[in-house]
Amino acid sequence: MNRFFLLFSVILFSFQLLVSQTTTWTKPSPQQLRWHDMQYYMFIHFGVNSFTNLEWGEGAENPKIFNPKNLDCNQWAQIAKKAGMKAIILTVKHHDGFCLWPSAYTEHDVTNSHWKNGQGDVLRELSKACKENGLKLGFYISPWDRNNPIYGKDDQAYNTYFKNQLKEILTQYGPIFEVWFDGANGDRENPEKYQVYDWKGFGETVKSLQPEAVIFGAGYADLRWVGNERGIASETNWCTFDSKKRNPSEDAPIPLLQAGIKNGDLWWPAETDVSIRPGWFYHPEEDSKVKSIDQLEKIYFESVGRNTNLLLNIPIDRNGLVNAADSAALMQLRKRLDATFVDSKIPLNKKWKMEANSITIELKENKTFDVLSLKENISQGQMIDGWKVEAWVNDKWVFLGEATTIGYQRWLILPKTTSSKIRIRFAESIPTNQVLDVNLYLRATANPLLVKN
Ligand code: FUL
Repeated sequence: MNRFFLLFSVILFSFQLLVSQTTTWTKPSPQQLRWHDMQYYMFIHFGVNSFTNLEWGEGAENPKIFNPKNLDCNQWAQIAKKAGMKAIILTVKHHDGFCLWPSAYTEHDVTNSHWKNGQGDVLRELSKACKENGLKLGFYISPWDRNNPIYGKDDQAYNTYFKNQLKEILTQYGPIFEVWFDGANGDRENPEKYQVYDWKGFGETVKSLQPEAVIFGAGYADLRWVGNERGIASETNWCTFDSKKRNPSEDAPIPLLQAGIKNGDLWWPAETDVSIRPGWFYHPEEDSKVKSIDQLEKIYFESVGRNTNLLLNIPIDRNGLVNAADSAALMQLRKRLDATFVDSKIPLNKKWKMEANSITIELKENKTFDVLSLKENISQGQMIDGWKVEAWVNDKWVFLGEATTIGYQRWLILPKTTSSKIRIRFAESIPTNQVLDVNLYLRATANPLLVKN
């Protein structure tokens, strides 16, 4: 290397180090940091649509049709628990306006159903079951309400009605970990029915009554939509965003939602939502269309393994239960994941050598692996935007794969390799404590849908 080049490299390197050390990195709130640890939880779509076979109810449904004779929230919670999920988020009110809890502000709720002669409260039963099974509780609520006659006619009165309903569910059912605001404003084209939502007021209602909760949604929210309902997060996925590009009344452009914005001024991480079936609500004809184990594993890898949490929807059937087909699929997925992600299978016993722009890890002995897992210390911000992994094979470094962001967690599928030394090289220098964890795993089953990325 000539002297000029050496000098130039040293200057460039020092400059990079200076940049990474002097940059102010946007950081998550304590609530968001706790949310990142949730990783995998159940979405439940249930309501009058479960009885009418619709996905979007009209709002004119007779509440009497809601009659899940064998409803058992304990069954839901036990299945979620066995599946390795950490919480359940229930649709307490979908676009049809029917409420799964007795609301003092409407007649369109469980009190006027045949279920338990109008004495039941699904949210109460679920809150109890979650508590008993050590799960957290959240709710989905749609501001679009096709039942309420003032919706879109008197914006202020409807917003007050909606905030009153929020107050009911935020004060009577114990701690809520997440409030999932659907942004739907379904009759947008029809000015008579267009409602201007008070997103700020909705957000403030949540934060004042449940300060530990995180809000999912478009405006004043802590979490963003991943940009599709297929269960796939973007390979480049920043937890940060530009606050000016977050518009409370409509979704940000899809490519931005998918990728996020490097060190934007707002910590706004993505959550992946997808249904285990084609529809969100239960339809008997979809019993045979539950996603396969290979599809579910792909979704898991491409959401939890790409810096998002996975909110997997399991519709409740007309009896008020998780259907056997969905439960079987969830257990198969758990079994497959457990067979791969067993730390003791590959005891790394590793020696780390962390430098500003690379990590070398020496294992105690040769290991065979095909998945690399990296975790970044996001409590200090998300910094890493490019890296390559190599293994020491036959006395030389062999390139195995590369990726862009890491964030809370990133899994990379690698060619099956046997080695006792790996090296990760970063595109830019990073603080030496920015990588929290490196792990190698060997997948127990070859899934044709999971390809090297
Ligand atoms: C969408 C709704 O329109 C769907 O019915 C479903 O609830 C999904 C999770 O959100 O906006």
